[in-house]
Amino acid sequence: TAEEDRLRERIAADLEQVRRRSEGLTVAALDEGELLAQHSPLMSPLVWDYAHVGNYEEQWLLRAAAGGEAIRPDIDVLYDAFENPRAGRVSLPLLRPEEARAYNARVRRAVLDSLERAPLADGEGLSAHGFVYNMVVQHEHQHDETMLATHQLRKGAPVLPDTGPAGPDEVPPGPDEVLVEAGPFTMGTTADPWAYDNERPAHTVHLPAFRIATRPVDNAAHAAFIDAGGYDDPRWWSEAGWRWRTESGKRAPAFWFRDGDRWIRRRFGRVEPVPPEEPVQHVCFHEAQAHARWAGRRLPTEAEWEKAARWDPATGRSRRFPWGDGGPGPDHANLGQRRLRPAPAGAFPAGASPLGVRQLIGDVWEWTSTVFDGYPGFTAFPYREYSEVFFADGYRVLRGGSWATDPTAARGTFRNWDLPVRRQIFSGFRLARDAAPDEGGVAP
Ligand code: AVJ
Ligand code: FE
Repeated sequence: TAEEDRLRERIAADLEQVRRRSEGLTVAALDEGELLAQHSPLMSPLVWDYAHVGNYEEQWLLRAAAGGEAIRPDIDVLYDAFENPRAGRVSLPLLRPEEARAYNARVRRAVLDSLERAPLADGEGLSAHGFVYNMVVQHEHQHDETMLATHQLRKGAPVLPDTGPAGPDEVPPGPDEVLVEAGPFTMGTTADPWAYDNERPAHTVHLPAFRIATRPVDNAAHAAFIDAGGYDDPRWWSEAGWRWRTESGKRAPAFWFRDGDRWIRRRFGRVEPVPPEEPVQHVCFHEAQAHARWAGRRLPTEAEWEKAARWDPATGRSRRFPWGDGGPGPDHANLGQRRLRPAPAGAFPAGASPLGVRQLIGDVWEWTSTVFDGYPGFTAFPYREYSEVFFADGYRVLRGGSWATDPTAARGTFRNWDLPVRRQIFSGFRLARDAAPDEGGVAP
């Protein structure tokens, strides 16, 4: 059908684009030794991520969806994230970079071949088969973001080009926070053709009124928390947070260093002053929570974040993005590794939600106070290990995507999660608080 031809073209272009991105983060950037090395026990060797996306594509597209013949079933176990925790991947008999490149190319040729015959659409739009293509595209982009975190941890001379501005960097004035009135909204999605199982199904959530900041917390505010002794005052920290603080000895975000009376940071092999106006990055959940308590605020819950991002008070509908249902343009959000950093906090007024909340999408992942779990009616698809095995296990939800997130993996419903001690990811936060009892009540 014409619909399927259109989908085929779009999918082929997405596959091509993400592979170019992956090559730019691996074979094009580093020599064999650096690709096979472990730059941090928290991360995989880059060539593991690279071959893992090829193997995932073989398993889920070629074998499971298209019913094709296996290419390298013998390496499945090497690239199984559950069989092999990150710290041990360096000692596996991994494909060498050249072998991995040839393997990924071979899988891709078979996938493009299967795409010609794939039943991409059903009566309602993208078929379950078609979804697997979207899933594979997103999965590779997610690993590209993970590879960027590895690049950030890597020591040595810079290898990634730091390109131009992400978009409009002006920060037009506006209120610091907005009131979101009490009442129901639709959380999650049933119909979005890109949504992972954990974003489904759409369901109604009733929330009390709350206030939420219109921008993420910036480096200047976090430096003020440090200067106020925030890292040394147990009042602001949860019990688990204080344990992390004392055991880790950390007193500043990852990659920050003191230089006389100012903060400098390492960014992809270059050193620069910490830009005060940039959203703070590389803080863990515990640091975000402590900063919020010190500021007399709290982190938003995941539902509050999503209501602030998607709910349109004029229609009562939930949008796909804060600015509407259409995909992100360069003026809406800083996504897709356009440059290696966030835009200033408060930028992108064109990307604001109906209530005027900015930068919910892109720039930095935002910690929420919610423990990752399934929505009511959750069904694992296509496999339990994407989401379900992480439920109710202390992983905290992060929302919105970072500057490193591709637009195919950023939307108002997208859910990320990590352990509360992790900060190698591009993570920041925004502040929220309860509304006063006499404000933001819902009309009867
Ligand atoms: C959603 C980022 C937590 O990296 O563990 C990649 C994404 N899942 N391959 C992860 C994922 C399978 C996942 N996160
Ligand atoms: Fe993966």
